[in-house]
Order: sequence, then C-alpha cells, then structure tokens
Amino acid sequence: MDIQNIFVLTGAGISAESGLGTFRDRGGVWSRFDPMKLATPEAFAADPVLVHDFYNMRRRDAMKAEPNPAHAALARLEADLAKRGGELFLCTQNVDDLHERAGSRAVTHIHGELLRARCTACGESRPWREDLSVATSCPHCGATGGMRPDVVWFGEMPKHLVAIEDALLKADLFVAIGTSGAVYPAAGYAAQAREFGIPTLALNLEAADNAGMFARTRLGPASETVPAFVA
Ligand code: BV8
Repeated sequence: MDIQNIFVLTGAGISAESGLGTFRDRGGVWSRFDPMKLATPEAFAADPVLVHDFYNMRRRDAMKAEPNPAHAALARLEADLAKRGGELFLCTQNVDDLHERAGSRAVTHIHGELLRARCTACGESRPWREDLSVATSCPHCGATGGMRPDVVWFGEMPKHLVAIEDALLKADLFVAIGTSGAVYPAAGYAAQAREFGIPTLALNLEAADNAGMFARTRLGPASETVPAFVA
C-alpha cells in the first residue's frame, strides 16, 4: 500500500466481536434503552442515578472486554505507516479503550472516553475506573454530585473537531469501520472526504445509512475485513 496518510473512523461495530454491544443493530444498546433518557445533559440533570447506573455498567463491561484482531490490525497499520513516513489518524466514536489496549498510540475519541470522569463544577477531566454516583466528590475541587463520565452526549459539542478537520484535509484515503453513519458530525466525514477528492472505503457488516458516500465497500466482520485491508 503506497498511501501515506490514512484517516480511519471507527464505530461500535469494531468492538462488537470483543463483546461490547453496538447501538443501532437489532438488540443494540438503543433498542433496549432510550438515548434521550440516558445520553443527554437533560437526562443527567433529571435522573443522575439512572444515568450513572447505565454508564457504570458500560464502564465495567468495557474494562472486561479484550481487543480483537481488527483493533490489532489498526495498531500494526499505525506502526507500518509511521515507518514509511506516513500517518494513521485514528478517529473513534467509541468510548471504550480497546484501540489503546491493542497498541494504537494516537487515538482521537470524538465522543469522549468512558474511562475518564469530568467534574461539571471545575471542568477537570481525569482517568477514572470506579463506579460514579451522586455522592462522588471531585478529587480536584471537592464538589460533590457533579462528577460525570467524560463522554459526549447528544446535543453536546464533540471533541477534537479542529484536529479531525485538519487530518481529513491531508488524508490520502478515508476508511470507515463498523459504523452505521447515523450520528453527526462523524456521519458526514465520508461525504466531506468525497468532496475533497479523497478515496473512500467502508468496512462494515452490512451497508450503512451513508453507504452511497463510499467509492468502495467490503462487507463482513471487522475481525476479518480489517486485517485483510491492512495486509
Ligand atoms: C452535535 C457517546 C453540534 C456516549 C454517543 C438531525 C440531523 C442531523 C444531526 C442531528 C439531527 N438531530 C440531532 C442531531 C445531532 C446529533 C445527531 O447526530 N443525532 C442523530 C441521531 C440524528 N449529534 C449530536 O448531538 C452530536 N453533537 O451535533 O453538536 C455540533 C457539531 C459539530 C459542529 C458544530 C456543532 C453529539 C453526538 C454524540 C452522541 N454520543 N454516545 C455513549 O456511548 O453513551 S452516540 C453513539 O452513536 C455511540 O456512542 C457512537 O459513538 C455513535 C455512533 O454509533 P456507531 O458507532 O455507528 O454504532 P451503531 O450501533 O449505530 O452501528 C454499528 C455498525 O457496526 C452497524 O452498521 C453494524 O452493521 C456494524 N457492525 C456490527 N457488528 C460488526 C459491524 N461491522 C463490522 N464488524 C462487526 N462485527
């Protein structure tokens, strides 16, 4: 592969074979739980106990999960491109840390990280592995009740948008892996790449909502399609 700068966008599908549920598939997280009651700032204000229970459960699940061959292949791709003077920009919508645990060094979490907590009083964000509750105090400012998972809820501003736009502009190839193309702004990046004249590739189990935006598509489980793409 003589491509130098690759932009990879990953979604829940890449972690599905690690045992973490996707969101919009049949049986997915949002078919069992209402996102508006769990993943918005309004939901947290209305029922922080419910929201903490949901994210405590998902944090424990994420810590138990192990990276799969798709995560490992992207870590190899990052190292291979770096050796050849190129760069992998790995932008994940996932809030788990499976890319990092597979060996990826630079991971941009557009929707934040489950294993970080942020204080709504002082704004400090720090690594966090314990359950959160309304009784948790901020280790930095001491305020109680305002600690929340440092993830991006619906209606909140996604993270690292400037770095992501810069990386898209200099990419030679855009690859989306295991994402349904339903949540913006990430769902719009394939169309943006196409406008910039960047080749686009989708690796997904089934055709995504924005499938028409991709020049090429490979359907199948990420644990097979991603290692095959990287080889
Ligand atoms: C914002 C984090 C302003 C925490 C999540 C109407 C039109 C357009 C936009 C909007 C609109 N109304 C509202 C909006 C904006 C809204 C939005 O997009 N809503 C949608 C639903 C319409 N977006 C926002 O609010 C965002 N903020 O817009 O700010 C702004 C922005 C930019 C510039 C200026 C202003 C913030 C959104 C943050 C949402 N956060 N969660 C948590 O996890 O609890 S959402 C959630 O969806 C996930 O966390 C994930 O990050 C995200 C994307 O889901 P996917 O990863 O794609 O997962 P999904 O289950 O859908 O798909 C899985 C895919 O994998 C499937 O295709 C399946 O086939 C495939 N698959 C399954 N198994 C495998 C596989 N593929 C390969 N191998 C397998 N084994």
